[in-house]
Amino acid sequence: MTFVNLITGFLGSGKTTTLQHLLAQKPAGENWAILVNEFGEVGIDGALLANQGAVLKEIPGGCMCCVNGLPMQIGLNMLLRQAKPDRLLIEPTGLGHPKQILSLLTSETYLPWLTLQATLCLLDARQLAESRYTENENFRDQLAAADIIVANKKDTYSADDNARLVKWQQENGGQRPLIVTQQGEIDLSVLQSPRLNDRELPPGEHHHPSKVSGLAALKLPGDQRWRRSLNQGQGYTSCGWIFDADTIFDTAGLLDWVRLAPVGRVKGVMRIKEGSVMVNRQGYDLRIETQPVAPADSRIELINEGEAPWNTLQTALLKIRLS
Ligand SMILES: Nc1nc2c(ncn2[C@@H]2O[C@H](COP(=O)(O)OP(=O)(O)OP(=O)(O)O)[C@@H](O)[C@H]2O)c(=O)[nH]1
Ligand SMILES: [Mg+2]
Repeated sequence: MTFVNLITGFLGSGKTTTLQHLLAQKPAGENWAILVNEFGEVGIDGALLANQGAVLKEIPGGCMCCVNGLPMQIGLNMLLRQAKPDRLLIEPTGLGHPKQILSLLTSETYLPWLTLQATLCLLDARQLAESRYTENENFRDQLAAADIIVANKKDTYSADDNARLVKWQQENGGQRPLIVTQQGEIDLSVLQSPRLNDRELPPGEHHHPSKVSGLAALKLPGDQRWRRSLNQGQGYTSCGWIFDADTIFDTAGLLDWVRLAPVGRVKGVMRIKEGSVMVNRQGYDLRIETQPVAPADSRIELINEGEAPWNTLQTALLKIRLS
């Protein structure tokens, strides 16, 4: 039997950070697997979660509740068969709706194999002040479907944010626990909380006008030096680029590009002269980490509410290559 937790939360709320923190607490004797689905086709979270002691499966390109959940089912079946995990943690895209995933996981097919435990929803309480979040169907329904609310990034909250969080909890929290934390620091025991919330959720109708090209987008074919990949849906667009292992970026130029790109979200793991740099920007919050070990390729993804000047950004990105 595999115990499963969904780690939901809107774009950039701290899901991957929380997974990293949980992975660091994994008991030595346990076998864990992670299934991660990203809105963008390039897939960055896999690189951030790789080599941390769990078997990893990525489903890039959109929302796993769409395309009849088929990529999700294939990924899930593969993980269960190959890894036979004691625990499976699932990070759906921040722009996804939880309803279909929850019904898949609780469907009869998986009943003999999976026990769904608490669904955690990450919340950046600063976003409670903005109607473009609070009126977003996915934002609302992710919170509604959760068993435990994790208000993350508490280091960034103002007194007003804290007051709004308390009010939100009074009005929407019900009996559900609220954990207020930062850097996704939650205790492992939280995962063992039972699934309580079986409220009926709205179906979460949304549309993907783009094709979902699936796993093929992850690799760079043949001797191609780079490629890009676009995705759109639910009012958001994304553009990601993959570069081969011989492409090295100018560190200062790259960081400027990341900082100044007129988009809401930037994530990437890129090869630089010194090794590699991981960039993770949500709004104006930018986190940069360097590592002496270079990744197998460079990949970076931008997500924006509405369109963004992808071609101009691409021209600038190509210019800061050193090789
Ligand atoms: N200030 C602050 N930043 C945080 C905290 N937790 C996470 N972050 C930053 O928030 C950004 C997004 O974190 P992720 O963990 O990648 O968020 P996510 O929910 O997985 O994002 P998507 O998968 O793109 O939806 C990163 O730059 C993190 O470093 C926190 O407690 N405080
Ligand atoms: Mg993530």
